[in-house]
Amino acid sequence: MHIVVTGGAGFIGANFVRRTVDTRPDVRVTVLDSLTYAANESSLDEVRDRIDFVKGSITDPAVVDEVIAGADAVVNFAADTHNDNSLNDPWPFLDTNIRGTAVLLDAVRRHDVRLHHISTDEVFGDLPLDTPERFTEDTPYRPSSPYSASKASSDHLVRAWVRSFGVRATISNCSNNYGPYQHVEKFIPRQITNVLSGARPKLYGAGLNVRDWIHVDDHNDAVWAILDRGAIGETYLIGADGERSNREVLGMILEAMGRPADDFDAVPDRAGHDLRYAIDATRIRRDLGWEPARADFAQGLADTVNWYRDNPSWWSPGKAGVESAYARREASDV
Ligand code: NAD
Ligand code: TDX
Repeated sequence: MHIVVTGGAGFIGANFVRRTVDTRPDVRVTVLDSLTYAANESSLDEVRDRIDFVKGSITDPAVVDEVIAGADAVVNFAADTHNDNSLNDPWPFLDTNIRGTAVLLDAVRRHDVRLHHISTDEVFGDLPLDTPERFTEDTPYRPSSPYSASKASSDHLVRAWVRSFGVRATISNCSNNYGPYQHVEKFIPRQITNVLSGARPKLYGAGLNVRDWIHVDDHNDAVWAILDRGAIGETYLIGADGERSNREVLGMILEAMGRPADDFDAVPDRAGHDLRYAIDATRIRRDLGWEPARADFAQGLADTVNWYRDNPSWWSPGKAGVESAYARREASDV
């Protein structure tokens, strides 16, 4: 089997590529990644001699055409992914997430290649705090940010190409991932690397917003379950019952790192900040037999803290730039 992994130098994509190379020697992997600020080529160092790597954009029809010709499947992780950045400048999000997905769809249609499109639970908007309600495959789309609206648009395009042109595609919408190789702009790595570099963690608002955390390896195992056994045209929600408030997660990070519980700064809230996400993953568990293997969040978080502690050369080059961009945004908010 030959798969093309777009966005394979980013957080989830690189973990997917590493895991695939380690566990599926029969699969040939080609990574297509334009190497934006969010990519880190060194995430692929250990597997680099066992994959093909192409630097190029999913918005470039010629490159996409060449890379996917003859492949069995494309797994599309490539996206602009940070909500805060999408509030600052939405345009790259519209280009990569919407137009890039359309370019991929056009190419997989012409070459008759299977597509698995990686999406997010944020397409459903948010849920109230303190209700048992969770997102299912039937929840209406109600995205809040330019990022989530662009991901929602990409999902609609995939469904339109399935229905109108018979493209063989599947979609998954996953909850918040954590684990190694995640960019330091995101919540968990930002707080861990702040502590490691002697700065205080930064909590938006009162920290009551809830995210449904899943270990990146569990997400990627679910993606393989869909590639192996998923029904064409189907959507699967992926989540591991990991709901926690940001305040609680930060408290666990501080505890794991031996810091006092109040050793953080409350900073201005994100505009339009979604309150709560929660996934009902009944369909993928029941139909595909997938189960999260790393559902112990405290253990996964401790492993993640250790990974950032052990790998400063991976994250430190970009850290100061990310923090000064955040500081500029905070100052302009006041
Ligand atoms: P990331 O920002 O860490 O990585 C994105 C990768 O895509 C980078 O390597 C980047 O260079 C590449 N890329 C960006 N634009 C590209 C383009 N035009 N052409 C080719 N490559 C391009 O993102 P991530 O957190 O690994 O997310 C991967 C996917 O999973 C995204 O589609 C995201 O929407 C989805 N997702 C993420 C989460 C999460 O918690 N991180 C949760 C659910 C879904
Ligand atoms: O410094 C911070 N302080 C803080 O309180 C940052 C960076 C974030 N937060 C809050 C905002 C969110 O409630 O933490 C929560 C998580 O924030 P992010 O890591 O930015 O993730 P989120 O906005 O929830 O989106 C993530 O999950 C869904 C990914 O970035 C998306 O790509 C994915 O689709």
